[in-house]
Amino acid sequence: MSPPLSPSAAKLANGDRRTLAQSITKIESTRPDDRAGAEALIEELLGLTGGSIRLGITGTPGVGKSTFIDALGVLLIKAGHRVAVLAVDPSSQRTGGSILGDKTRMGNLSTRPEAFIRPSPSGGLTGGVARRTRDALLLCEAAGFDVVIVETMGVGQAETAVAEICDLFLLLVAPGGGDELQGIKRGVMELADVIAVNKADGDLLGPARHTAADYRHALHMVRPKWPDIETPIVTCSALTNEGLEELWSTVADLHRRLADSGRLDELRATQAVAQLDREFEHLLTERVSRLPAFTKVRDQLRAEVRAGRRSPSATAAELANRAWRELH
Ligand SMILES: Nc1nc2c(ncn2[C@@H]2O[C@H](COP(=O)(O)OP(=O)(O)OP(=O)(O)O)[C@@H](O)[C@H]2O)c(=O)[nH]1
Ligand SMILES: [Mg+2]
Repeated sequence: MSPPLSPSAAKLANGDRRTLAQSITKIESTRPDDRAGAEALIEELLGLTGGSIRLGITGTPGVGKSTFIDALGVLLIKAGHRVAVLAVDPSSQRTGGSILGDKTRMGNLSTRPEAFIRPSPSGGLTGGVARRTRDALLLCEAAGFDVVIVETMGVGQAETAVAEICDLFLLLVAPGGGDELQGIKRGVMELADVIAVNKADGDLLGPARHTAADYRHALHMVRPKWPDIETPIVTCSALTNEGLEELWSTVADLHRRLADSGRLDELRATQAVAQLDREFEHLLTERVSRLPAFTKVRDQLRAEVRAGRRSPSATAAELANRAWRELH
């Protein structure tokens, strides 16, 4: 029998939103104590994680992500799901504030008790987007959310980070001519498991269908995500809800297919080890950087490289040797 849960773990496992929010804040904290506490909590609750569809959503600003997540989220809740939304927005770190009104733009969803919306953290750590978000995602799962949506904007680095922690990645695009297609980087199309053309309503219905056909065509030129699965392309409207149910069945079917074939477990296992490796590297660098003798040598060698007297590669090797000796 497993030992009884600590009070906060028990609260979180009970779906207590306050505890969930506080734990995510600790994950995002720069204070090692906070982080350690939250990490211990995740470890304690690990057996309760893994039960959600982890869906990443990306799309250029204005494509309708917030409106879409609001509409889809409400629909999922009506179907009996509990939905968590995590936002990853590296640009908000640059300006030092989280997206204003993120919650108000998901006005229908944010008032539902079955939903949990977490805007992106403001300021602070530039790296570690994947780590913080993945840990937050695990906490949401432990709290009983069975759909976790991770929203990001059309910034390459963040998209890769989100793809590294999600089961499926949805690319949201807007109706438009070839320009729109050109604006989407090839790399993003390669990351996508599903593509949805949003705003397929009113006058935009025709153009939306055209855009879907354009993407279908363009997909022939990129590497398929799964060798035996053709990337589904659908049209929908976050305003009228048209196509949202079909879109969700597409996502859920794909998820089931990956789960049944063992590929989902494999993907998640690989993602978890990748997080271990990334985090270990980060901690090692951080620890070494705190050794005074080492930092002194590093500053000297940096000056040598800056002045062009030493080559970066050879100097890096020397620096690594010094670090190794310092650690012994
Ligand atoms: N016609 C139509 N308009 C939509 C649809 N979805 C969103 N919009 C509109 O598109 C605009 C942008 O929507 P948002 O949901 O804020 O888009 P976003 O992608 O979250 O934008 P950022 O947060 O700035 O990246 C708003 O005026 C929405 O009302 C849709 O399905 N059809
Ligand atoms: Mg938005």
